Amino acid sequence: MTRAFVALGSNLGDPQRQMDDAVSALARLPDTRVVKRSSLYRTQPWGVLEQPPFINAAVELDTGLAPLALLDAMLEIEKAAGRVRAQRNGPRTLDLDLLHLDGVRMDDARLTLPHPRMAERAFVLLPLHDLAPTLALPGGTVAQLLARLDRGGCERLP
Ligand code: PH2
Ligand code: MG
Ligand code: MG
Repeated sequence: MTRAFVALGSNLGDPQRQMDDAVSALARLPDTRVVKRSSLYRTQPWGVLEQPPFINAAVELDTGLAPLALLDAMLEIEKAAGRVRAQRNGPRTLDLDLLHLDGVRMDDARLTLPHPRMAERAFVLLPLHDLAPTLALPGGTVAQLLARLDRGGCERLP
């Protein structure tokens, strides 16, 4: 089994429900269990500013799935949530991003691990910090990388 971290985001429809459903769907994948999920955060949109605020979270999994098999399963879960790929960085019912798999580095046309842009994004590192503050990523631990970012616009939900 390999430990994996997945980022969740949503800003269309019923984000909290879609994220709950996504965590349940991840837990039903073959050879996979959900170890822990983060708090939910309301975050201001990054990239495309004219869109509703996002709800972001992260989950820790133990999985026997290979990286691309896990990615395919995540894309199916996005589809089931009604995901339409209309605009880069634009609004979405559900986004699942594979952030890190223990011991895996890859640079495939479909998947780069660790996720190359997560260190720049408080909406990714803040939930990940709930799960794994000491996880080593390129450039430092999650806690060290998060300390360099502006967390303004990110609010933990009760
Ligand atoms: N995802 C994006 C683009 N912008 N902004 C926030 N706050 N949260 C996201 O998850 C997000 C975003 C593309 O995946
Ligand atoms: Mg994303
Ligand atoms: Mg994505």
